[in-house]
Amino acid sequence: MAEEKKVYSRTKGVLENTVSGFCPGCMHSTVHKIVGEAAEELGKLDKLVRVEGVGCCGLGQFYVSHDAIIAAHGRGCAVATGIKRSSPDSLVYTYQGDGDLAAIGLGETMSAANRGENFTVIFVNNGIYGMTGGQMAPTTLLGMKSTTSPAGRSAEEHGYPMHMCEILNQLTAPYYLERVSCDTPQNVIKARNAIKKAFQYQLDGKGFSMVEVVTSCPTNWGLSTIDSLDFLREKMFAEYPLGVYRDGGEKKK
Ligand SMILES: Cc1ncc(C[n+]2csc(CCOP(=O)(O)OP(=O)(O)O)c2C)c(N)n1
Ligand code: SF4
Ligand SMILES: [Mg+2]
Repeated sequence: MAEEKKVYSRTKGVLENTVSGFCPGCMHSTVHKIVGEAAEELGKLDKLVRVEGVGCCGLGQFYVSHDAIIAAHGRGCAVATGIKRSSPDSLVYTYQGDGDLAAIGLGETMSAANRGENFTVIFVNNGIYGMTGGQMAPTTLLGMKSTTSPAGRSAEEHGYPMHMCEILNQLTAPYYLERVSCDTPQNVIKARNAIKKAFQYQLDGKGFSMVEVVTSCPTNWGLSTIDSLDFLREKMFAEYPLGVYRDGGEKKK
């Protein structure tokens, strides 16, 4: 007889009834859950299509109970463009890490945002390449150690951290840009509401939205789950301030 799987989520229809491979304290699991919940609240779970990047951000295909496809590293926005244009009734989102979206995929991201493509980007910024063992990402903080910046990121050698909400806010087309986190129950609710709003804008045909979720990667930050929360709040939020950058096509910051 097949062994019964452990229950991972009690949220029926949003996630598979299975155990995730995310590290303890990783916020990817929470973000997966609230993406599904936002679509469920809109009654659109059956229309939801996930285009995921490569990285720990690309493990979700095994855990979500809606349609999912993995795009080659960085190509999420190009693949989502094709899916949304050919299947306009679908509720399409990309789920991408910072290495995926802001490094190898920067061109695809900027171009899709500049065209005002009508889909939603969920950008999980944990400041590092998580899956491949902690290499420097465009969002790695100055001074932060990674396997490719063992002495810490330096502006002279590696350039400065990149702020994707602020960068996309320079374009004309994007409709909604917000940066959120999941470090407290209140922030989880705010993040879910932001995702729900972005989905609603897509349903209304408003064009490109991005919700950036600033998260932790305790494993590659080399910190305990508790210490990684302190680092997130003290260092990551200082570099990546939470808030609405654009709403309804209007700049808010
Ligand atoms: C074309 C290509 N280049 C490099 C890789 C190796 N690779 C896999 S995941 C990854 C980084 C993922 O980092 P990020 O997007 O930040 O996601 P995270 O794991 O942090 O969620 C890289 C470089 C690949 N799979 N394909
Ligand atoms: S390596 Fe980092 S991003 Fe990947 S599952 Fe572990 S904590 Fe999460
Ligand atoms: Mg990352």
